[in-house]
This record gives sequence, C-alpha cells and structure tokens, in this order.
Amino acid sequence: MTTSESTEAERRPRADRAVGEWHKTACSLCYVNCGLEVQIEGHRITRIRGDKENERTKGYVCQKAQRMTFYGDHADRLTTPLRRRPDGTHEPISWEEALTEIAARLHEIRDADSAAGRPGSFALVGGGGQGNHSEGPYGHALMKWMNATRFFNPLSQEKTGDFWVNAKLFGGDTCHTAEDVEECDLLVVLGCNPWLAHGFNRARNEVNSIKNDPSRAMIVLDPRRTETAAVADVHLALRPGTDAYLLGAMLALILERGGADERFLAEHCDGYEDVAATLRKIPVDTWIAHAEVDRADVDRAVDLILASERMTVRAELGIQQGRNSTLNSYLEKLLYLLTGNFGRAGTNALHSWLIPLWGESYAPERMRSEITGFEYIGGLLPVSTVAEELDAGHPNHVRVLWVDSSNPANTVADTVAMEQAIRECELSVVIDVAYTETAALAEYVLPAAAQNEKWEYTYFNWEFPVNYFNLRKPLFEPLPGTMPEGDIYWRLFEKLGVMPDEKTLESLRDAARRDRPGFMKALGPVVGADPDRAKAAAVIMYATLGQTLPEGAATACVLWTGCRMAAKMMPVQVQRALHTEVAGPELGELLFDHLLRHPIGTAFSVHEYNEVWELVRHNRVQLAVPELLEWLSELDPSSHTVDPEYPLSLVNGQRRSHNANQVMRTPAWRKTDPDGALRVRTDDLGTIGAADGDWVAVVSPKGRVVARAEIDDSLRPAQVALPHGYGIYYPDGKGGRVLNGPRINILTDALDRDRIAGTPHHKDMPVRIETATSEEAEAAQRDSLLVRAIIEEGNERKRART
Ligand SMILES: Nc1nc2c(c(=O)[nH]1)N[C@H]1C(S)=C(S)[C@@H](COP(=O)(O)OP(=O)(O)OC[C@H]3O[C@@H](n4cnc5c(=O)[nH]c(N)nc54)[C@H](O)[C@@H]3O)O[C@H]1N2
Ligand SMILES: Nc1nc2c(c(=O)[nH]1)N[C@H]1C(S)=C(S)[C@@H](COP(=O)(O)OP(=O)(O)OC[C@H]3O[C@@H](n4cnc5c(=O)[nH]c(N)nc54)[C@H](O)[C@@H]3O)O[C@H]1N2
Ligand code: SF4
Ligand SMILES: [Mo]
Repeated sequence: MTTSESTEAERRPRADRAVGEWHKTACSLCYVNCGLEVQIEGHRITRIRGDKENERTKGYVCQKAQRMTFYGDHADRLTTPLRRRPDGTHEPISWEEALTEIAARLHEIRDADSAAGRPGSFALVGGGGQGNHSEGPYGHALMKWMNATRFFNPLSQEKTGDFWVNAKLFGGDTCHTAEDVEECDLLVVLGCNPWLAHGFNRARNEVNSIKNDPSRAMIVLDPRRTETAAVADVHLALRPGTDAYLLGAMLALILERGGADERFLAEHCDGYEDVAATLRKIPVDTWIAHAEVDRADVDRAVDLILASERMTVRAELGIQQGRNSTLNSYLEKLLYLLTGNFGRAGTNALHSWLIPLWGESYAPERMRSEITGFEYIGGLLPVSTVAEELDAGHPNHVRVLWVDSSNPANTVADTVAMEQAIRECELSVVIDVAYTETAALAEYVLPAAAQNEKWEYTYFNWEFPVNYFNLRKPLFEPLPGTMPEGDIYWRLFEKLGVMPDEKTLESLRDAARRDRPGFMKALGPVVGADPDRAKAAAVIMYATLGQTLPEGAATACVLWTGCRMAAKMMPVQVQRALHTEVAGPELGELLFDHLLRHPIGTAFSVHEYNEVWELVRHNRVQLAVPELLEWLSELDPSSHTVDPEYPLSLVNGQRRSHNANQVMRTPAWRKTDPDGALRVRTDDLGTIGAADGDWVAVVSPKGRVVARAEIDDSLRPAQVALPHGYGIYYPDGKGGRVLNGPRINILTDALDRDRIAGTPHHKDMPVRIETATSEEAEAAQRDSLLVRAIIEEGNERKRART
C-alpha cells in the first residue's frame, strides 16, 4: 500500500511502529464495504490497509480507501446546529433551541394536515449513503409520525427499475439478485466499469484474473473502451442508449442458435413461450446496426455465451441510468435466466437479507403518487420527482423536506429546481456530518457524528450463497457538538412528546438487562397503548434496549429484530453460518450476540445453491412481463434521433479514481483529476477549436456548466463525460468558498426519465460543447488555483509531519 500516511509511518523507527494498534473497520466509500485495518492518532486515521483476515474481501483495498481519513477530518464538518437567518446565512444555535423549534413546527404542520384531511405533507430524502444505514429506521419513525409515505433516496434514481423487474419475475421488490464473479467462466459486464467503480468484491483482482486465465472470458457492453473493456475478450462499443436493441438482438440470436436452457426453463419458469415469441420477431440485423456494432463481434459474444457453463451478468448505471432503463434491466435478467445461468456456482442468484435495504411495495396495484402518478417501488418514489412533490401548486404538496445523509442539491436531477424547492418549502431540515450544498439552503441543520465516530453498518449485504454483515465499531469519540442519529431522533421525539416517561424507559431497560424476550413482552404494552408510540418503536428501542448493549452499541438494537426474523425465516442457513444446532427464538438471540462479538465481515447465512428457490417468492420465475414485452415490441430505431443542437451524448456522472459520491468534501483527498475534467475525444474537442486543458462549457437544454477539457480517446465518437461527486463548495481558507468541479445536475432534465421508475437518463444526456467565455474561464481558473492550493497544503502538512 502506498499512501502518504503509510509512508510516514514506514519512515519511523520500528519500535514506534509496533506501538500502533490496528483497528478493524470497513470502508464506507462504496457499497462493497471492504474490511480494513487502520491506525489512528488523536482524531485522525494515520495508516490504512486491507484486512487480510476479512473472509469476504480478503485484504483488498482500492485507491479511494487509501485516503479515507479525509472523510471525517476537514474544514466543512458541522459541530453545532444551525438556523437560517432571513438573509439566507446560518447562525449557530443550541441543540435545545433547534429541537424545540423543529418539534413545534412539525406539530403545527401535522395538525394542519389532519385538519385539512390530507396525507402527511412530509418527505424524507436519504436513509443512508454509502455507509450509514443505521439511522434509517429513526428517520422512518418520524415519517410515520407525520402520517406520511413520501420517501426518496439515491436508489430511486438508479436501482428501482431493477427492483420493479425483480418483483415481476421473482415475486417481490426485495428479491434482489447477486452475481458470483469469483466462480464464473464468463463475466458479462453491462454498462459498468468495475475497474474504477468496483461494485463487487476485489473487483480489480477479478478483472485481472479473468484477463490472465485462458479458461475464463469477459464481454463488455459500454460505449467507451473502459479500463475493464480494454481487457475484455469482446467489447461491444455500442452507441449510447441502444442497450435494449443490442440485448434484444443478442437474446434473439441465442434462441435462434438453440441456446435456451430448455430443462431449466421447464423446471423453474413460466411464460417462456411468450417471451420467445416476442424475441423471435426482433429484426436482428437492423437492431445491431442501430447499436452501431459489428455483427461479427455480436456473433463472437453469442459464441462465448453459448460455450459458457457458468456465466454471470454484472450490470449497473450504464443500463440503469440509460435509455429504456427498466426494459434494459429485464433484458439483462433474461440473458441469464433463458440460458439457465441462475442459482449455481458462478452464475446469478437471489441473496438473503438480514434486514432489507429497501421496502416492499409490490402488490397487484402498487400505490402511486397522487402528484406525479409514479408507483412506489421498494417503498420509494423517484427522487427526480422531489421538486414536483414540493410544488405548492398542488393542494397535497410536500411542506416539510427532511434530508438525512444525502445531498440532493448536488445529486438530484435539475439542481436549479431542487435548490428552489429546498429554499421555498415550509420547513427544511438537514442532518449531515458536513455543511453540504443542501445544508447551505436548509432552515435547520443538525450535526451528526461521523460514521467512524459511532457504531455503524450498512444493508449492502448482497451475497450468495454466503452472506455477510459488517457491524462497525467507532474509531473515535463523536466530535464535540455532534451526536449519532439515534440520539438526535430520541431527543426530537422527546420534544414531540412521544417518548414514554423516564421511569417507563428505565423499567424497559431493566427488562432488557434481564433478558431480551422479556424486554419484548414489556415493550408490547408501552407501544401498543399509543399509536404514536408504535410509530416511534425504533426510537424507543434505541432509548431502552439500545442503552443496555455493550460498548455503547445502541444503534445495533435494530439488528436484534432482524436477527430474530432471519432465524425464523431461514433457520437452517443461519445455523450453518453459526455452526450451531440451536433452534427457535434462541437462534435469533445467538445470531445477535454473534454479530455484536464479531463485528466485521461476519457470515449470517449460508445457503446451498438449490436453496436459492426458497428466496424466489413466486414458486416459479414468471418470465413474461407483458408491459415490458410490449415496450420491447414497440422499440423503433427510427425514433432514436439526434438533435443537431445537442449532438453529443454526455455520461453525466462518470466514476473515476478519485470521486466517491458526495462523501469526500475536501479536494485535498484527490490524488488525480483536481478539477473534475470534462473528458472528450481529440476530434470532438477539435470541432470547437479548443485544446487539452482549455476551459469549455457543456450546454444542455437545461443549463450550462464549465469544466476543464481533458483528452480521452477511449470515449466513443460524439461521447463526452463529466464526473460524479464534484460540484462541492468548500471553504477556501480565506473566509469564502471555492467551487470544486462541475455541478453536473444543473444540466439534467428531471423529466427525461424512465417511464416506470422515473430514473433520469444520466448516462446518455444530449449536450453540446462550446468554448467558455472569458469571464467563465477566469472564474474557473481562479477556483482551480484555489483547489490546487488546498491540495498542496494537505500534501505539505503531511510532508511536515515526516
Ligand atoms: N470511484 C467511484 N466508485 C464508485 C462510486 C463513485 O462515486 N466513485 N459510486 C458508487 C455508486 S453509488 C454506484 S451506483 C456505482 C456505479 O458504478 P458504474 O455504473 O460502474 O459507474 P458509471 O461510471 O456511472 O457508469 C458506468 C459505465 O456506463 C457507461 N455508459 C454510458 N452510457 C452507456 C450506455 O448507453 N450503455 C451502456 N451499456 N453503458 C453506458 C459509461 O461509459 C461507464 O463506463 O459506483 C460505485 N463506486
Ligand atoms: N448526474 C448524476 N447524478 C447522480 C448520479 C450520476 O451518476 N449522475 N449518481 C446517482 C447515484 S448512483 C447515487 S448513489 C447518488 C448519491 O447521492 P447522495 O445520496 O446525495 O450522495 P451520497 O454521497 O451518498 O450522500 C451522502 C451524504 O451523507 C453525508 N454523510 C456522511 N456520513 C454521514 C453520517 O454518518 N450521518 C449523516 N447524517 N450524514 C452523513 C455526506 O456528507 C453526504 O452529504 O447520486 C446520484 N446522482
Ligand atoms: S472497493 Fe469500495 S469499499 Fe472497497 S476499498 Fe474501494 S471504495 Fe472502499
Ligand atoms: Mo449509486
């Protein structure tokens, strides 16, 4: 490992190094949550390495985690509640004032909702980014107390189309699929770049191992010759937005060449004939031509698929945030289902859950938003519709915007509309660790303890046949002035008058100290007596059972219910994971104790492959989805035209070496790409007479952003790319703020989105480029110099310590 932190430690005398104790934790910069070991000094992480003892990630660590210390240690950390002044700036206030005022306002609005007989006019945005999921149930408790259902999070601009398809095929929004890359002989990569974005365990090692093993192969569908595509056996560099055509054609060819797994289909699936009938009508050559790839390459890809015994398909944003998003997800799944690559080693499968990351809203008639008409999927409405839900033009519009661990002002489509909605709603509250672009606009801002200052976990437990959980212990004390979310919501519910009195709470704690089943019995009447308390059950558990857990692991109380449920729903698999024969409710208790004792990378379920069918909620896979077969039949290459005003396709939010959603605020953490450059081909840049390093403007029908041009000839002709994770206004050290990189969602049209899931088409946005005006270039250059100064200062601080 080559971080500058570790270089510093390497240079110290060995005796001193021996003093450093390694603490186990997990990375929170992407949803793989790799096991890490870190050394700390004061409130800083000084050394980081992959945890070799971690059964799941086996010591793997990527370039991003190496500078993870900057996550909690930067100039934008919040350490006091803030209230917006009339002029829009913020003033510090006490927790007491903040929570009292917020509680009063919530009561007022809730009463007004009831008096008007309208649905709760409260919206929750968030519920955990890449790392902090433990606070989810408490935010939900508040939403329920506000009699509201409108919940939005990042998943509802990427994965809800996938969930919708899963529900149709397998029987539930939480029937989520896993891929077994490690064991596959063929990896099919659809619209993702594991080399940079990861997304599965030890991604770079796996990509290298496939490259170096002649018995394994890889097919990549990506317009760009990505780092992953460059080592693939077949790279289909399709025209952006044509995945449905190309996948449809490939499926048709697979059937034509006898590649359907008739035995698997007969044994496990219904509806194959309907699917086959639609696929057989596909004009294969026309659709391949529309995707602008060679028929010979497609044939080679199909050869590989037919020859494979263990194919796994890995898909992400290129298809999910691309045109025909939900249809793409369907075709992706048909690729492995029709060929019988499901539920075996090296193929795709469903996985278990300890607690599902999203809800279940699959029903014959899904609930819909009365404002936009979109369905709830996984308990979520499309986050691209938040501003529409807030629009005061509708009588039942949202009045309270509650944001917890998300930065929608930067990450939701149409920044201008989103910012206006935050500014103008009746009440806006942000809970975050940092003064984000969303916080900067909110009426109240509440400072949370960072993920490494509290017990934490994620529900990114997406593996089969062995599934793991990571409960993370704090590395540090909370920064003074901050609190873990559980404490914030506990105090808020006190102010709301919902919490039982201290005597009752203490008697519940006593019960919990004696035994947890007894606690459950005692809790029943306390929450059963009052519907408001029932809504706040998670917070009451935090304040009671939580306070009795070892080492301050209060927030783990939520897992207790998950463990009991897991033991009930999949006893055999939990027994296998724990190597025990204990059964019944005691198994749940055992699992909970086991997680508390073995926090990082603990297996909680072990399936046999054929038990995958216990996770499929329909008895058999229901292959025919009429809405999607109809959509497929309606596809028409001639309708896919290019607007001459906006001739380029923008990847609006590319994953690169040094971006990590909105988790890292200080530019100091970036080792590469300080400005968040616009990547563009030499010939495309040449059309505007600009050169590498120039400031250029990217223009969409919605807006205009300025970025530094950087030549990248791995892009497809007429394709350009801006990075995800920038657009952050960071303190410049002189009392002002500097804009680090493009605010890409200024360009996004929130209405250009998937018809079912509402996912914006971020990966194929029509734009043009122009030379920047001299004022634009000057402002950008000023910011760029300030950003570089911050990076240099960070590097100097490190050098000074060595
Ligand atoms: N370094 C880094 N890693 C991350 C993150 C990060 O911020 N930084 N974020 C994490 C998160 S939240 C997520 S969701 C994942 C996302 O991970 P990925 O989906 O892998 O990342 P992206 O770069 O957004 O997009 C993937 C690819 O889609 C391609 N693409 C563009 N248009 C099309 C198209 O029309 N069809 C096809 N087939 N492909 C197309 C792009 O060229 C790009 O290579 O990454 C995670 N990992
Ligand atoms: N144009 C475009 N837009 C995109 C994408 C794209 O590719 N293109 N990608 C989309 C995708 S896939 C995703 S996942 C989203 C991500 O969008 P967001 O969810 O908005 O981004 P995150 O980085 O996950 O946000 C995490 C927030 O949580 C805060 N935080 C960190 N730790 C804690 C904590 O312990 N407690 C609290 N309360 N807060 C904490 C961080 O400071 C940050 O503000 O962006 C989406 N938006
Ligand atoms: S792959 Fe993801 S979780 Fe693993 S070290 Fe890199 S950023 Fe962290
Ligand atoms: Mo994401």
